[in-house]
Amino acid sequence: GRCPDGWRTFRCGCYYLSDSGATWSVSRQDCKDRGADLVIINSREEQVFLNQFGRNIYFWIGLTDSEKEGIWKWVDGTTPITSQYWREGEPNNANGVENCAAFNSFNNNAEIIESWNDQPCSLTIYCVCKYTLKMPCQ
Ligand code: 2F8
Ligand code: CA
Repeated sequence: GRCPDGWRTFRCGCYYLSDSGATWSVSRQDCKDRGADLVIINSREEQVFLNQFGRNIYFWIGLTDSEKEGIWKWVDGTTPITSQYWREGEPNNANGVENCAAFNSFNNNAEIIESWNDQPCSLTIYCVCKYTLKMPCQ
């Protein structure tokens, strides 16, 4: 299989960058309606791939600590996470209201791949959806 028009391909994954902003939950539902879910980042290579999506744009990823403060879980329920790419000083739960993780690209400094920040889930920003192709995919 291959990824549809409008989706980007990395290994066996298909990735969709939304063209409008929405809260974390609305974004997640939008991904589900597209047969996907908010992106789960499984490797450094995937983190670097996502870093190329844009210059200084925020988008939701499938990571939240809404269930229990400080316990970050991917949308597939997995925890602890194997790879984490928080920006320096993050996650900081600023004002006690930041339970959803966003990705901020740093194309202006490719050496810094740490890009995650926890933000209020009610913030309206872009999102990246992902689904995995069935093998054979390449
Ligand atoms: O300095 C990092 C800090 O910046 C902002 O707060 C001032 C972000 N807030 C929002 O995005 C709403 C914090 O998440 C971030 O930690
Ligand atoms: Ca934060």
